[in-house]
Amino acid sequence: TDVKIKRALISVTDKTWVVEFARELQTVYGVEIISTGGTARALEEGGVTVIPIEEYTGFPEMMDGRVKTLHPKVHGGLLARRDDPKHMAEAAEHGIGMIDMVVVNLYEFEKTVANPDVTFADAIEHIDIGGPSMLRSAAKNADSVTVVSDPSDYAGILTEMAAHDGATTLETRRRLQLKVYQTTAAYDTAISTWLAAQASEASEQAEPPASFDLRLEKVDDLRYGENPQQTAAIYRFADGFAQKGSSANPLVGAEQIQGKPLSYNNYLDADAAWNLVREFDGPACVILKHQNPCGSATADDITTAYDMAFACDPKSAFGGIIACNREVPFELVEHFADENKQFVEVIIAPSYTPEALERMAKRPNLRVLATGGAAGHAALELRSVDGGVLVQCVDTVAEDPATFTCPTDRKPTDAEMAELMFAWRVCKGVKSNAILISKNNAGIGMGPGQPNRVDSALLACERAEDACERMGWEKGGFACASDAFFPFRDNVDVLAAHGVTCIIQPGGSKRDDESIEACNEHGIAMVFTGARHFRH
Ligand code: 93A
Repeated sequence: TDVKIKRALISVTDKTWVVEFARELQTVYGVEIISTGGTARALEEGGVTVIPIEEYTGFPEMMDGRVKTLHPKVHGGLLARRDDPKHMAEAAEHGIGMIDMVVVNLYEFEKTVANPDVTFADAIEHIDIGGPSMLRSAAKNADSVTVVSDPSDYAGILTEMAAHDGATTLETRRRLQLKVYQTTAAYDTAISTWLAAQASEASEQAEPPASFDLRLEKVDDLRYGENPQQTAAIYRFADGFAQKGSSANPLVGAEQIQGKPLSYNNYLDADAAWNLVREFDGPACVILKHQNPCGSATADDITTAYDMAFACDPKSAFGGIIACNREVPFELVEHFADENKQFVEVIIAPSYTPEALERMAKRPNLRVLATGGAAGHAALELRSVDGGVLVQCVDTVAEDPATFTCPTDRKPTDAEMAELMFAWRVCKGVKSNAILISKNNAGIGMGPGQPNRVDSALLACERAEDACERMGWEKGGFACASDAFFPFRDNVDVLAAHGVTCIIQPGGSKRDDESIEACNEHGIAMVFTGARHFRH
């Protein structure tokens, strides 16, 4: 099972020790060496005699080096079973000589994409095709071929060849075989990870054009508008330019599985609910009424998230819209589909189990929307003013908690920070002035749309205390999010009086000092995010 090395193909990007290795193969063991462009030059400069790959294959390196070793004379010479007469006859017929050793390491893809200024085209050009192909061919045939993918193996192989009359052992070749598939697997993972990151970045950052070219296509007439006396219709952006991701349809192209046609208000509310719930990574449920999330929660499973969202404010949930970011199971439907318990206008979720759909079919008026895998997101939003429209980019600023600051004496604990992040996300979906109070990852107190922030805070506190009573939770220990800064310390004083112990808000008021002082007096930990999220 020892195999002598007579011919080696060497093609390496990392040229460490390759000249020394090749020189010893050639001078001590008389190995014939075939090599590619840059490697051949380096070897020749080091005094090694090489056969250039183009001479060996009879084909030039072409297409900027994309095709240099991808040739039957290479792969036949690596893959042929030496003990199979048919293989050897076919090789002889086509003038294919055996290659006993491959020395290859790959284009440095990871190093290339580690450069933050790398272009997409440059990264793609650094995906090695010929190298992994040779490694995989040689490793498949490790019974006969020695495959060297790591310069740190050169020395050991030479030592073994010295002890085995210029041959390698099967044991060594098996070890090298395994290493190859580990190497190429890691290489492909690096490529796919990078490509996936590019795809998600592209959908996050696709900026709308500097000047808007609004062309709209009518999708449908609606039965009526906000009120029955208003005629209404729904349009979509004509060429999809104002959409992120794949969907060119309103409401991310959600499919309506059953129920009456969506009304004007249904569209508005389903859209707001979905855009809020999709922001969460873990199972999350939002119940939305008149553009505001009256219930919201994350939990280990989607049914619990729904139950908690409903418990936040059952009264307001009546006639609401349910949005879930996970497949909806039968149990969840059981919890709302009983007409005597709750009236639901619309449910929107990625998908539903067959049992859930069957159960909802018994309530044919319920509108059921499935978003599927849609990751699409509108890049622009329109509001109308008398005689015209206002256009703006949607508020999808990517927020990195690492950039948040904490100006108060007390810093939030990890648990408080997690609760604050929950409150902050929900708060973005509440109409301004928005205050959101949460506990146990449930949005139990909401103060939406008041013309002064203190009234929003008071409302939110009252709702939160009501919810605690209903749920049997201890009052206090609340987290609070505010969509814009506190202009005065009065907000903090109100929140503290109702048991808020940590706050998240943009900061940036000229009286921030007063709010910070108030927090310090009350022992509150406050976090500044730096970006506000008005939603009028
Ligand atoms: O562009 S490739 O994917 N096409 C090929 O046919 C090919 N053959 C070898 N890259 C190819 N290689 C790679 O070139 C090797 O894996 C090695 O990393 C590199 C060595 O090129 P040079 O000898 O010109 O420095």
